[in-house]
Amino acid sequence: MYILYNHPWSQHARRIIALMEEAGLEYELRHVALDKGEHMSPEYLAINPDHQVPAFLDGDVTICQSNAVLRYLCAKHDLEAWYPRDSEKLARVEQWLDWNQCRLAPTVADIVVNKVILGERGDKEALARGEKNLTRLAPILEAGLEGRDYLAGDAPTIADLSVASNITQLEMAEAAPSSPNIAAWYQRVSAIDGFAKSMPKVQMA
Ligand SMILES: N[C@@H](CCC(=O)N[C@@H](CS)C(=O)NCC(=O)O)C(=O)O
Repeated sequence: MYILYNHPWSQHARRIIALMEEAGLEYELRHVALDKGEHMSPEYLAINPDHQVPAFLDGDVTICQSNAVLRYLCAKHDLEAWYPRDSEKLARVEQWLDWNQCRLAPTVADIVVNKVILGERGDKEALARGEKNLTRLAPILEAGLEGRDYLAGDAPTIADLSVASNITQLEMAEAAPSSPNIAAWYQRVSAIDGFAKSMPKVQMA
């Protein structure tokens, strides 16, 4: 049984839930109360010294980066459809996984943290920076989806689960890009059973 330290609003945790659901893997969720600072407690820091959710436990193995967990599960359970071996498809998956972490994620954090989570207490400059960056990044995603149903081709991979989990955050902040390729792709990913099951049951503040 896998253990996932989780918060329902964490897009990073949800992408792992989506894959585990799709693969029929057994897991236990352990709630980390980020709003109460539980991620800074000595108990949690012993699990993830970098104080972030998610943390993933497989017996003695602990993994603390969400995309690394996705890759681990695919390798361990031979989920080739989700993490293709074909070098060209694999390169596309890796590119979007990294783009998501390096480019989209900081922008999403700027918007969601400062618009939704902190509300009036949010940093207006950081919010403006996020909104400006998103106008540059959204067309890159839009172009990447031109002529294909999913990021690596005609079937969903862990890249789609990862990137789409950030689009969910933007939806919650009423800031999701509305361009046609992104909108149609996001609908397709949302219809994946595991992705639907990973969605938060409670709305953000
Ligand atoms: N790159 C990390 C990002 C994880 C992350 O940003 N987690 C947020 C919640 S969604 C968090 O725990 N924030 C609290 C903190 O950074 O102290 C991953 O992919 O797992």
